[in-house]
Amino acid sequence: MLRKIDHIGIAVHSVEEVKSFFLKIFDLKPVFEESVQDQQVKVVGFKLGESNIEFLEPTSPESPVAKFLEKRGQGMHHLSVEVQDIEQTIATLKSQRIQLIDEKAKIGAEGKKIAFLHPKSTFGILLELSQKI
Ligand code: CMX
Repeated sequence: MLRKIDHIGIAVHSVEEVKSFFLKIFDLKPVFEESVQDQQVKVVGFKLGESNIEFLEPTSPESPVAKFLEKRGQGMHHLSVEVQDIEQTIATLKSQRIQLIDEKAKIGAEGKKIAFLHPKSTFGILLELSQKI
């Protein structure tokens, strides 16, 4: 069901600062940069081997990332795992009574299908399912 780590999401105040840091220190440029309206975030992604590291800056005070920054400050926000069939995975989790945040997949960065599980049911980690389309 789980294929690999798709990305690690990190909440930050400024993705521009992150871009400057990665370029200066690691000579690394982002592989994508976009705004995800639905999630109210600006995302900058760097490729590290088979997985990405994504930095998330809130674009609205209502963004879940804005709330996270306010409560916890900058840091690891979520772990994203790639699945082959997100609808099937959601159905399996539902049947096991795992607490889901999204019962239907949404469209996230890079046009991938995504759905979140609640950290209360996943050992305190916000887990994201992700499927390439
Ligand atoms: N990781 C781990 N735990 C988290 C968390 C996170 N990122 N965000 C919140 N929590 C914990 C809180 O600490 C809290 O725990 P306690 O009750 O022990 O204090 C609990 O979850 C509930 O938190 P809350 O503050 O009452 O709830 P919020 O209103 O902050 O909502 C959450 C939390 C996870 C339901 C919400 O952030 C959400 O729906 N997230 C999914 C969408 C998302 O994060 N989108 C941004 C990224 C999009 C992208 O990658 O494109």
